Amino acid sequence: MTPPRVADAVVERLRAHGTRLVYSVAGESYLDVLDALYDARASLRLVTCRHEAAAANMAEATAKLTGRPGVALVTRGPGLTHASIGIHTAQQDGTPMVLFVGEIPRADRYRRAFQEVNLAQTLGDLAKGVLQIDSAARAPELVDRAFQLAMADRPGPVVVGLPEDVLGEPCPTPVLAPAAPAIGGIDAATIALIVERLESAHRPLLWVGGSLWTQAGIDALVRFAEHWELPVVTSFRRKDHFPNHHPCYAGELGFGTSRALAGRIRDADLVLALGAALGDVETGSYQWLERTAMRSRLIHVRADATTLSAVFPAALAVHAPPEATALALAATARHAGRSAPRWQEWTRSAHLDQAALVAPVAVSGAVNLAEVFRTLRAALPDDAIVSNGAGNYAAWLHRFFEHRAFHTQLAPGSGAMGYGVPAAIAAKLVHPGREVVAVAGDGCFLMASQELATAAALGLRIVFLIVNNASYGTIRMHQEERFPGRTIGTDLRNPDFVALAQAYGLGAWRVTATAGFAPALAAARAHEGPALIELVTAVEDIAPGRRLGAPGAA
Ligand SMILES: Cc1ncc(C[n+]2csc(CCOP(=O)(O)OP(=O)(O)O)c2C)c(N)n1
Ligand SMILES: [Mg+2]
Repeated sequence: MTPPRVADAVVERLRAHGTRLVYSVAGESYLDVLDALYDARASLRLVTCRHEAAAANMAEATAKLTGRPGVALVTRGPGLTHASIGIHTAQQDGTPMVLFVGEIPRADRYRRAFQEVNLAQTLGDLAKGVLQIDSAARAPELVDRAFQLAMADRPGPVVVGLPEDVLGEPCPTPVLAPAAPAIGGIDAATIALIVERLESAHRPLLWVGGSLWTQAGIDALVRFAEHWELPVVTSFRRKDHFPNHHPCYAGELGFGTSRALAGRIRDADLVLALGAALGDVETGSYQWLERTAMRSRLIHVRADATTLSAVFPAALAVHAPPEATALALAATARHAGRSAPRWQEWTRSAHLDQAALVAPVAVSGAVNLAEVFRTLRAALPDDAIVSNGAGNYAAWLHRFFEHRAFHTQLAPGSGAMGYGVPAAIAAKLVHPGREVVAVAGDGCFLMASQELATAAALGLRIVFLIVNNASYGTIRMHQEERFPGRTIGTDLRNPDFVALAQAYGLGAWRVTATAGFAPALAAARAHEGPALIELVTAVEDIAPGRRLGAPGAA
């Protein structure tokens, strides 16, 4: 038997950290790692992707669903630069990820060698950390360090450089259990302070966001919210962090937020933000909340101190894990007897406003996306996972598709196009027993359509829903607002999506009227392999309740 190499040690550490899926596009820079993965193939699945952007997005989506760092493996210059969009999404969304990059040999550095890239310089602002395995003896330590860093405080992407010449060097492969991640708690005095503030509030609001929640944490949130009858809002693209049909649910903060909900977060006299970063997207470009008002109204709980109370100074800034806080708050609720709160009507009307938003709206075209996403909701089981990327089609999805269960939404907080297709593939690999639907605009889809080959090769039963309005509709909408009638750069001439899907070996259907969607969906869900449905929509129906060229928003 050949002695273990650095490549074997890297793979051994991946297994030790519980990695089950590695996404890659092969490169000659890391042949030893591929060879080590060959030995490990029974327990570690290497997923062959068709583009590094997709591989990185799949790793990011895997982490969102598992709560552990997603792992991708790409080659130097061209591979890393392709993968960078996934690094960016992981950074924006606070998702733990470890991206391994095969590199040029150490001796060739700084000579502008073929495909050379200086990782630390290139990724300065994108990655949470960059590590280079320059010494064989330290390979296991550095892989462990990458996983630890990816998970610590605010989770994020860590990039690990693997110089080609190190990978074949001998290295003992320690069979060591990784150190348990350090997860802090919250002290009873702080919990008592939070409860005290709540007791004196008139219009409180619970705001849930951030990353790495678990089912236990979400259950605790529900118990806590129920006990206090609190209205609950979720951060942008975290709609699955509270059951949307629950009488406490008040809506999602983001691009499609109603005026009523924006008013509520402004009017709340106590905002209890658990995990949420309170970013520009959720606060109407920081306009809905007032910095001075928040100084007396905000309780901000974040696991990392750098983003805690950062833009809006809080009355109480709590440096603690949001999940532990939710569990502790739920525990106090269990012991406290309490009569109906004075804000009952505030909570009730917040939920009624939210529920009213899900009612269908009229459109001018033959396919009504409001009806489509309501039909999709009615057809799918509660635990089905729905992914999307960026585009106005997502505004329809987010508004009309109610998430009833945790971990049923995969969407980039970064607003990256091309995410939905790879994310759906990752979801199906993580949860083979659950139904998965990817939703993509025509623009968004063609940034990742090559991954239909991956879905087909793996025989994954995913339904891809393509919303074809022959436009980069979102940008067209902004264009019409600022430069009416001067459309440029946004009209799209698309391929025949049904023929394209069929060429990849998918079952495919085209829907040109709302009534055609339900039967097409039934056929696609019953199809043995991946399936695609093209929805032909009118670009005029640019957003729910809003026509292109007509003033006014929903
Ligand atoms: C990778 C990337 N490139 C560009 C953008 C800017 N952008 C945001 S939405 C959008 C158009 C999306 O088009 P489509 O997927 O067809 O959705 P639609 O808005 O038409 O519903 C563009 C170009 C982006 N968010 N991400
Ligand atoms: Mg479009």
